[in-house]
Amino acid sequence: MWPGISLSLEIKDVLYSKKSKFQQIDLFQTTNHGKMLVLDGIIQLTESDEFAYQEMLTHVPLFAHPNPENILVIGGGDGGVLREAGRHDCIQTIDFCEIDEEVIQVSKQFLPDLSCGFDDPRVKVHIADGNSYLKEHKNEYDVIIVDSSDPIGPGEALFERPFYKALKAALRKNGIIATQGESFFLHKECVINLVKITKELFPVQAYSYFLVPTYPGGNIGICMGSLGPELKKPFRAIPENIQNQLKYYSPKIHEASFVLPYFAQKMFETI
Ligand code: SPD
Repeated sequence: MWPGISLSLEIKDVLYSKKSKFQQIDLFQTTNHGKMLVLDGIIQLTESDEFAYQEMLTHVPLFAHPNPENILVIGGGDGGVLREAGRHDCIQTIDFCEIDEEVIQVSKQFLPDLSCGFDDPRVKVHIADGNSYLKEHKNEYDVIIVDSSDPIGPGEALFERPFYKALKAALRKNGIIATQGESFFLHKECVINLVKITKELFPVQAYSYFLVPTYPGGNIGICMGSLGPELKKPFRAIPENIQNQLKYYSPKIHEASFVLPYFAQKMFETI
């Protein structure tokens, strides 16, 4: 995924290492960044900076929506996105679709600060692949968040047009999707492809990016599509009790995350 670049974190202990039906799952104790979840050799999160990723992927689409009641989260078996979504009182149901049950189990065993997301009674877990799940769910969700791994292995199909068409079909009026959008520094082709697909399918499209120091390149993006609401500004004010629990997301960073470096802005304008 990253020709010519590698990222090293110092490991103190291997806490778990096993191949599931879908992928190699490793859980390490690092020396300086807390525990780290790695799937097929790719860092999914470290305890030191996971908040940046989970908060932005969750709160940017949720605060852009006027009243998210039914939401779907695809991927992210660690539970971090569920933890963040659970902060929104307006949400009534949170369907959660994950292909690999073993990632959920490992997270429940080793990552309690993330897997606490599963304790929310609004969360209903479905063990299935995203595409098959969406075939059975049309016109149901206000917001869909896709916390995928990278476009190799089980995550590959989640970066393709048929999946985005299915996401759109699963949305209700004014629905919003937000998908893990890789990095425009390191995965130009992949990002261009995602932006192209979402621009073609959705009347409103935008790309947000932010910092996650332990992801390659130190940044990652969210590719978003909306059937109505503007994405670049929060529609709803953030309640003080939620803001006080967060470390990265704020209304200002919501807006700022859509201001792209000039090369990326130009790259997207020509798509
Ligand atoms: N390149 C790594 C992208 C990882 C995205 N998923 C992380 C899961 C955290 N909930």
